[in-house]
Amino acid sequence: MSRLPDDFLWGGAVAANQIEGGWNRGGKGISVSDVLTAGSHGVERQITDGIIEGLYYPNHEASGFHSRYKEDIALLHEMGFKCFRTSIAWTRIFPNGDEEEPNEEGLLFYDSMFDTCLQYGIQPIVTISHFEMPYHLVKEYGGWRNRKLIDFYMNYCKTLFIRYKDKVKYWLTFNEINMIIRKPWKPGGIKFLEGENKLQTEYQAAHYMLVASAKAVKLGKEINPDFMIGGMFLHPTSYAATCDPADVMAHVKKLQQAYMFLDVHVRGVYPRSHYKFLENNQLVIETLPEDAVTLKEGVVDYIGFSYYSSSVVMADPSNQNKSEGNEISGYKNPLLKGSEWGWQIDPVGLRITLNWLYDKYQIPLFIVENGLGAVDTLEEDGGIHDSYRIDYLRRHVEEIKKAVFEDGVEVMGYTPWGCIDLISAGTGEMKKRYGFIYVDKDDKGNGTLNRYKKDSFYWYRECIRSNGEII
Ligand code: BGP
Repeated sequence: MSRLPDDFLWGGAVAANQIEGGWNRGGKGISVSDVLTAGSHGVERQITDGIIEGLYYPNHEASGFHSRYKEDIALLHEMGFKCFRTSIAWTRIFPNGDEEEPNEEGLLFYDSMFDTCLQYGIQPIVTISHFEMPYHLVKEYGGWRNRKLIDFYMNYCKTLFIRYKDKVKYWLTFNEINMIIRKPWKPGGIKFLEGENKLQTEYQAAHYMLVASAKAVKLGKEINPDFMIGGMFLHPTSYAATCDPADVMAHVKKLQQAYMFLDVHVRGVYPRSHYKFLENNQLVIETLPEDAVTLKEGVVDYIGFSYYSSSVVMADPSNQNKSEGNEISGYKNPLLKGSEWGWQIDPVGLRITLNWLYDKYQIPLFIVENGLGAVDTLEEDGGIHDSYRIDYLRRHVEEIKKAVFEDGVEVMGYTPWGCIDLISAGTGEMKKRYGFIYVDKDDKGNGTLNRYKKDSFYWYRECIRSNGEII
């Protein structure tokens, strides 16, 4: 099969809080990600009550990108990257989040980082908020459960849009916005209070974030009409466990509820099924009359989404065979194999996802995360032989090509996750690696932080060079 279009955006993705480190450098404030416990496989991370002496915070140093970004971006260029997806640490720009004036030193850091990318012809793809916000906003305002966050977020967006309007064209408003349901500590900085109605809080926060996202799109376009601003959605690809209509209905309901986020992002309105869902669960969401107009005015240019694995849905929840796949977990698919972390590997699921999304929304799609978290071994000779990762990526690229060439789906680009090894968002581990570039650091923070090229580095370089022809 032939080459993908010349303007296909090949690259990779990271997030500030998982890669930068330098947590208290350059006037940076404390981020919610700076006070998360380290976690481990199977143990959920927690938002603590501020920095606790002696507790290990892997985000504090992370992969040291804050000081090594020039070396790192040169390596990305060596692979032929056309784009690099990263996020901005809100706390480098507004240390507490509720100040009026930004921190110049933080802005300068991203000026330099984006300039480095642009010198190499690499387009920055910027996630405005990727699983972090000033801890002050969590402590004083309760994170995204509070409507005031919209104003703070808008002040932050305005600062970024004005400052980087000639350097950044592609933006994403929130990373995996739908994670606010079920994992609200990640995108929403939400720590539940005793006796709180969790579902109520989650859907309220979702509304505020969707309004904020729409306002950001509108403002961004006013500042630079050439901006391409997208939403970013964790696609919970899943199948009905059997052809029992009850399982199929359960699956329909699951997707419907998740797609609510994209319906708002793309069409600017909540679907009717969402109002029924709220009613059935006795949830009452606080909204302002102008919110409906705001949502309509701020529809996205493209859908960014993450895809790692798939799961199955069944009507009878008593089945214990739970899969950890996809963060928004479902049940294990007996036909698929899992990664070392139990995420079920399903390349065809990516083609299915691309088809579903494109059929439903008809706007360009951008696969902004995909990849295999695995334990890698640095060999004596400095090599890392990650044939398992190459296999995973190759099979997914094959399916992207089928979606483009056989199904006619409009795909803007592909940025595999964690192109440089970084801290796992879910588990806080370093050993769950995704990168083409190995970072010498272990789960306790030991290591030189030196970089090594994995076998997948050379594979991806060839893939990009041939526009996906040689994989
Ligand atoms: C997504 C996040 C990323 C990333 C990735 C892998 O949910 O957007 O931040 O971390 O998943 O997950 P993990 O780090 O838990 O392996």
